[in-house]
Amino acid sequence: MNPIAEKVVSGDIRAVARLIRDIDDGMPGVRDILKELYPHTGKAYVIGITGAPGVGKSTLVDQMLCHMRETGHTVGVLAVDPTSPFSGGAILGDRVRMQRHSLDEGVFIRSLATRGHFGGLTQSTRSAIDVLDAMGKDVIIVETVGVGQDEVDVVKSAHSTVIVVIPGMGDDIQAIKAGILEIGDIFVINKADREGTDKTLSDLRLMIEMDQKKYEGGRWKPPILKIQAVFDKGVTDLLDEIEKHKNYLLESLEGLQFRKSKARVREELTGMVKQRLIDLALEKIIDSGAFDTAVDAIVAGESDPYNACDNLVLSGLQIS
Ligand SMILES: Nc1nc2c(ncn2[C@@H]2O[C@H](COP(=O)(O)OP(=O)(O)OP(=O)(O)O)[C@@H](O)[C@H]2O)c(=O)[nH]1
Ligand SMILES: [Mg+2]
Repeated sequence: MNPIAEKVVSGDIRAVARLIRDIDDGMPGVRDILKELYPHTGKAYVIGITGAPGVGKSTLVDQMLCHMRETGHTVGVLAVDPTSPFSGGAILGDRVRMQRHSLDEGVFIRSLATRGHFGGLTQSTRSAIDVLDAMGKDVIIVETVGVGQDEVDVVKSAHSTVIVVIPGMGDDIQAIKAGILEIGDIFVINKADREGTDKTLSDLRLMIEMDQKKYEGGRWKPPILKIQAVFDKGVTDLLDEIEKHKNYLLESLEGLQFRKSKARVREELTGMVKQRLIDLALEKIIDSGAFDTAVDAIVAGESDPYNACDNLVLSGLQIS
């Protein structure tokens, strides 16, 4: 076995940290290590926590960590933030908010900020989940800022997805409807100490109830919880609901293996093939002398990017 993979499986924190950083940086060597880790994955329970910036996701995760540690679960946390310009900003805030767990060996917190890797965020998050899974964490929590398709794709890797909103989001709730409602297994109204909580609750309930057909035949209907994360109110209710959802998944057809269901594997494999094709093709085309020649020709006014692109791609991939 590859020595790094061996260290990861034995739970070596430094090896895991380094590997996740290499995944985030898109280092080519990680693929071989991930290959060896794959047989050691599939045991962890993955929870996605998503919501707009500042709704209290990290505060909530921090409290969840406390309760999960009390019950003896080991937990890995991935804070995914594609929006911050460097891996400072919000992510630093996330780490600070969960800092009290930094000396606890049963907790491992890392951030991912993959930028500039085309289509890479979902893939690198999946890979990082696999790493934490292979290192033996019982539960993996993925915190993402729920704004775009990327984040929706990221939480698709979770068994249970928790959508966090705050009172008075009004129009934002409509925005949730557009994409995020479908992926929410549990809804949390955080900052329920604030005004407007009940209005938000009834708005959300209305939206969920609208689609009654979806819940026929005993299918999971997302509960809505009022929580005050900062005061640790309602957090254990959330853990109870996650447990219920887990049991539901276990009993329902797909079971917990649904991370490895045909549809997921297909989606995952499509993503990987795409990424690999792009990497290989870019390497081949951009590193070729023909690319530099084309750049010079465009600058000199002897060619244009449209023709140059056609020529480079077709000849680079040997398609005629
Ligand atoms: N009033 C109130 N404030 C809260 C509650 N929970 C969290 N906050 C505050 O909300 C602010 C943002 O909390 P975070 O946990 O950083 O929010 P986040 O969603 O992780 O933010 P990003 O990672 O930047 O998207 C902090 O100042 C928290 O103290 C709550 O229940 N009530
Ligand atoms: Mg946060």
